[in-house]
Amino acid sequence: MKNGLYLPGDTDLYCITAEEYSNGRSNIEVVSDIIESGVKIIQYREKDKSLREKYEECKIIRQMTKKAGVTFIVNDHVDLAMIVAADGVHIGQDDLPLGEVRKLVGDKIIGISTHSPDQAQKAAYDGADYIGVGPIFPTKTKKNVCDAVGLEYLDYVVENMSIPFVAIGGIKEHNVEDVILRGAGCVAMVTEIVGAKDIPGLIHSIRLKMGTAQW
Ligand code: TZP
Ligand code: MG
Repeated sequence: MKNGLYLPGDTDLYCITAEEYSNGRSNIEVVSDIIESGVKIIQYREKDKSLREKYEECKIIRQMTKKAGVTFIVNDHVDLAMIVAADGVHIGQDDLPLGEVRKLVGDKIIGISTHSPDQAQKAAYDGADYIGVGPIFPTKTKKNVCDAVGLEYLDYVVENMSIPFVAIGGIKEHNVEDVILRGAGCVAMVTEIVGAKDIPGLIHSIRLKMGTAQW
């Protein structure tokens, strides 16, 4: 936890929005289902909307997550995260350096995507609150994503890193056990969850597979 907020490592599922894969539902509707299912970390990630639209959605999601005690992370946009009083921001390797982002966000949560042991070590050294580890499996959800790093990089993180981490990329109900068995306690899913017909039902069956259904 950080400042009373859930981090990966404190919880099992990290859900990420993507309206284009949400079966005609809005991000708000999807987030509402995810919160009702008891998920404790939600990231707003939206690539094809104007910044103004993202702002309007994040304001609403901030209210929803606050009320439910859910950690709210904004992808990419440090300014947006600050303006809507999100709990944190998630950045990538090509974004502004973590140390500079830290100067802006103070003690908000900073997560950073990593794809190799070197990047993981650097993220920890630079003061990341958690790292994304992936893509574990091939995925088409993220444009310009690097090749899948496979389970070996996850093994490295499990054995060598002490900061919280979340496994990501191509993780679905059918392969989540493989990731859990390798030592990941927290998994991020985009399309599997937002695209599900019955989001609460799918989350429940994923949790049965993860052994966290009682959460
Ligand atoms: N970062 C690494 S892979 C990925 C992101 C945002 C996309 C994962 O999407 P999905 O649909 O869960 O494979
Ligand atoms: Mg990014």
